[in-house]
Amino acid sequence: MNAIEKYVNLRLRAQAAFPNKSPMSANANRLPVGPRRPFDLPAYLATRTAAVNAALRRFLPPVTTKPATIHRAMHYSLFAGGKRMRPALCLAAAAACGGDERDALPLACAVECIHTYSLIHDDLPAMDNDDYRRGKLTSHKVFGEGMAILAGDALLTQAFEIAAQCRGWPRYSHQTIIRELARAAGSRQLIAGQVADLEGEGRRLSAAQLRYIHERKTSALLCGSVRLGGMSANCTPAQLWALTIFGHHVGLAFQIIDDILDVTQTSEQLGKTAGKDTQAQKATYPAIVGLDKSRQIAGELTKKAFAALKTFRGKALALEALATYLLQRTR
Ligand code: GRG
Repeated sequence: MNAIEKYVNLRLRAQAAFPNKSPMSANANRLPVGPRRPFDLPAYLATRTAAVNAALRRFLPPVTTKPATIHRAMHYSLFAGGKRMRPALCLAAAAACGGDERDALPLACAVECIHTYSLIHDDLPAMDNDDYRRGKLTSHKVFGEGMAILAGDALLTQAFEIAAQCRGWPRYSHQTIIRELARAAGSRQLIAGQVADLEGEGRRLSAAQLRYIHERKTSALLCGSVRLGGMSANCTPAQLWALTIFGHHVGLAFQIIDDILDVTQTSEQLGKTAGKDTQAQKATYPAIVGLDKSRQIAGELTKKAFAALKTFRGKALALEALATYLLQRTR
């Protein structure tokens, strides 16, 4: 555990698993404040998604590259219509630190490749066994299980090939960047979350155990995305710290909202099978504390994320807008 993780864990432990006793709880039923100044998020997302998609097409081998099946499978999931939240957060963090978003682009693409790999593997029969993802049939339904496993493996590997092509910065060498990515995706973070998630199925989990899962399976990569964006701007240690606190809390709120959507939205709205958590007897915030309380906790986490952005003195408008959107999203 590094110093940042230790600090975050200590703070979170101090707040206990349910932050309803925090001084912020008086306003807890209200959603957190939106961005202080108007920010055109739809336009922001459209332009950044287009830039990320174009870069991904440049970085990935074309679908005709031999063996074509694997490259078709990689492209199929990568361009299936994901929201591109992690790349957007990465680019927005770079801008907040005064960087050039173009320098962050390889890292934004790398986190999206890792995210997509995790979804392909999560949907496999041996894991969540899902037929739909991003509104389309899952990879194994189209290409077969073996090819879906390989497509996930290939996207994970591709992520590191792409990240290795970043510029490198005085404070953050290629070694630091690659290590950051590997840690977020590795057996102590993303995979640890999936392990705990699998082992927790059908069992009553405490709120602290649930938080452990959320911190790893969701927050680690989201937090890594904003940290990498900051690194691409050669950010100061103080800025990196602020981004870490921001990403950590946004990541936790993101998963709670995801759990809420699983029970409140239809499969058509979500583009994946709704109600899977209940079906798999998964521990979720709505199952443990109910929907209202879950919304309240997600709101409080988002407020904490907002508070971390103060240090950017108005230069983090995109991050603020993204945090608000992630709290209010419907898919
Ligand atoms: C390493 C096999 C393996 C799995 C990794 C956690 C996870 C572990 C897999 C994915 C399933 C899951 C519930 C992840 C949590 C994060 C999450 C809510 C993902 C969905 O992210 P969105 O909404 O998806 O950003 P799109 O499709 O928009 O990119």
